[in-house]
Amino acid sequence: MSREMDTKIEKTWCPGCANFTIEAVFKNTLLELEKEGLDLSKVVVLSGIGCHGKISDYLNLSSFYSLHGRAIPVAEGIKLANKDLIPIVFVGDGDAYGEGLEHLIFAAKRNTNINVFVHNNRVYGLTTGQFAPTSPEKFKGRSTPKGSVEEPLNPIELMLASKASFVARGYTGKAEHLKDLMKQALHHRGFSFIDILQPCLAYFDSRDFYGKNVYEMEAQDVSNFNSAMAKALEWDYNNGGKIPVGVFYNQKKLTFEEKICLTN
Ligand SMILES: Cc1ncc(C[n+]2csc(CCOP(=O)(O)OP(=O)(O)O)c2C)c(N)n1
Ligand SMILES: [Mg+2]
Repeated sequence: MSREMDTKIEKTWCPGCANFTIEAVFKNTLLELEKEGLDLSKVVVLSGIGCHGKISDYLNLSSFYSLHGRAIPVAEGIKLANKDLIPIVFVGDGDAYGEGLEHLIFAAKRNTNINVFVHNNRVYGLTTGQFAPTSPEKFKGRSTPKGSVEEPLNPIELMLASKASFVARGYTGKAEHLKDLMKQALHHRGFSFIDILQPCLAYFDSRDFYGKNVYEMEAQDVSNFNSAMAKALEWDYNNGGKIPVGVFYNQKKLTFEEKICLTN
């Protein structure tokens, strides 16, 4: 029987925050997967520290609110300790691509069977607007009043280079599309990664830019690494230009847990 997905905790995200979209899309994804047989008691939500991290308080599911940048290794530990659980990790761009970057890379490299969904607003939201690893050059924020001088990381390129077996990009302005990506990620056996572009209305309002440039990729051969990498480089997180969303790469291979004989 379908469960109540909300807790009674008051939501303190800003009005109109795209985190509401990610939360709503995720709840719908789970309810639809439950109809296909997913046992929600097996789902474990993890989150890092940041505005995004509050999601674990708001969902009526087993959850673990981690330290900043440390949600991924906890998820890996949970999977190793109990192979029947389904860890789903919500992290921020600062959390995943800054403080916890090594954990992200090594979880991808190992192909641990966990899901990582990044709330990528390209800014440190909770701490009020410092530049983050995916902020574009010249980004003006609290810590870079004259503009950032660093080049941004491209998480899709990074995850492909790190051997992730499922790599996708979504956008909160395309909720149905994002739901489809989450479903595909949860069906994938192995490390699943979705970089979710989200505007931050308070510190990096990218709605117009995304509205003009985000487009859904045509169906393509997602098992071809070179074409996935070429597509990943189409938008470099810095310059303008069109931004493809969808699945870049999806490869079946043994998971870390299978390789060390924890699963059948
Ligand atoms: C080890 C550590 N360093 C720094 C902080 C302070 N801190 C809390 S949230 C945050 C930024 C969060 O940014 P992001 O992960 O992008 O999440 P968002 O708030 O944008 O959702 C920082 C630097 C912390 N809590 N722990
Ligand atoms: Mg952020």
